[in-house]
Amino acid sequence: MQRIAVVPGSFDPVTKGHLDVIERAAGLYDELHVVVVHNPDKSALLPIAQRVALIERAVIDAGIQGRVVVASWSMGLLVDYCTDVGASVLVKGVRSQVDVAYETPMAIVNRHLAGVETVFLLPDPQHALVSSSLVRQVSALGGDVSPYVPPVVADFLATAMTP
Ligand code: COD
Repeated sequence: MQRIAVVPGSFDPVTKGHLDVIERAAGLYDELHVVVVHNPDKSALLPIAQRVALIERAVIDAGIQGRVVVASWSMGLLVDYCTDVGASVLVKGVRSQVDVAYETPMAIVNRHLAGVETVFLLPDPQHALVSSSLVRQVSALGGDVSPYVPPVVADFLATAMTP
């Protein structure tokens, strides 16, 4: 039986921390879906379709496109996406106690709702402090984001976001 997992996130934009989790999860499962979800608690920088396009390019550049599907989901519960594609696992990166506190109730509810388990991966220390909000802030103030994001995202932000 194929082991299918989902890595969800806002990915606004995708960072090297996200990509580290995606690459490692891709090595653990037969098929991995990276799913862009709108997070109503966050104000968005990029349209969902743009985030998907940047992840698709970053996944190709990382050489893992064979087992990775990039998609978005706005039709309700994330576990409904999991059920639709036959995924039994959600993979999330946890950088801190704050992430654990945020993710734990969702993991319990998702298991109760649909039997979908959540697997937590610890971050690579090199990328542990990276977040999309940090990238958005540095980019908005004209700083160099290339240490924190895949090259395709650095190039995109440097061109598309320059006033
Ligand atoms: N290193 C490792 N992991 C990282 C790093 C890093 N540097 N940065 C982020 N991560 C992890 C995050 O902890 C998270 O697991 C994932 O990567 C995505 O992060 P973000 O910031 O892009 O995305 P979020 O946190 O805004 O996304 C939250 C979701 C939309 C995925 C979440 O709210 C969710 O699962 N929603 C489900 C909606 C639903 O169905 N709700 C009802 C039942 S709970």
